[in-house]
Amino acid sequence: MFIKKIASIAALSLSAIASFSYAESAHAVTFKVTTGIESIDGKTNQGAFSEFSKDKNVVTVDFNSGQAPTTGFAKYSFSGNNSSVRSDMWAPVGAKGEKNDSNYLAVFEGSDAIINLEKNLNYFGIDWGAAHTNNTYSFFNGDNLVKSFTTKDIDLAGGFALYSPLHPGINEDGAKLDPTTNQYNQGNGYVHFYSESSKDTFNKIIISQVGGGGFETDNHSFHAGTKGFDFPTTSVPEPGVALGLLAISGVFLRKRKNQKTLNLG
Ligand SMILES: [Ca+2]
Ligand SMILES: [Ca+2]
Repeated sequence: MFIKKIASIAALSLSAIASFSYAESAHAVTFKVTTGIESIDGKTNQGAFSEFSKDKNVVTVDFNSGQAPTTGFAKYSFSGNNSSVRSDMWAPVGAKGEKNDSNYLAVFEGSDAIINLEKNLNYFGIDWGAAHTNNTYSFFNGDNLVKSFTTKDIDLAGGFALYSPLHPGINEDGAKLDPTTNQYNQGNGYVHFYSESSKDTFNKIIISQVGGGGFETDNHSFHAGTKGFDFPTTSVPEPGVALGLLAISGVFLRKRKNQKTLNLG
């Protein structure tokens, strides 16, 4: 009986370690997945936005001008010619799974998107859509890699906020079988990466894809900071808990009235 109890405690601890391994690592850039919220002006066909996008200190890039910014707070460049800002059916979907008709950033193998930041950041959020195996984010401070994440990390931490029938796929990382249609749907959600301490801030992000399929993202949100990002962990719900999200977006709406959106149009 005693051994049985120890074993179950050990199993519990292991799952706890799996859930919080990022938080406990030496370099703690960690992440949370939510559905995100609709745009500040209430549009639901622009993909999901960060719950923090209403904070006046948060800068959001929506790509709706058809270009990625090359000057200012966040400078985007590409290492090859395949990746671009575009509009098509693979755009990351909205907070409730709505189709996104706007321009977004698509990255393909061999053509990384590189974001050089004017300041050190402690938060970077993205509407991550139509997930494929080995969609990869790498966070750097200067030339030093702080932390890198792939689609599998999202799966291991509990998965995406939703799996969209608008993005049919195959059985791979970031996809889930819909038993009613017998179709694999690709993961979508708003993923918030943030630093837990001053040691883990970053000033360069590389978005890359290793292998087939594209890496589709929209509505990048940035927050500068030299300390850990104060993520309201108690009020941010697990993926897919709609009531909790309504509550949190309500809080942000009340507290924060301004949203800075970089629109190059
Ligand atoms: Ca967009
Ligand atoms: Ca994809």
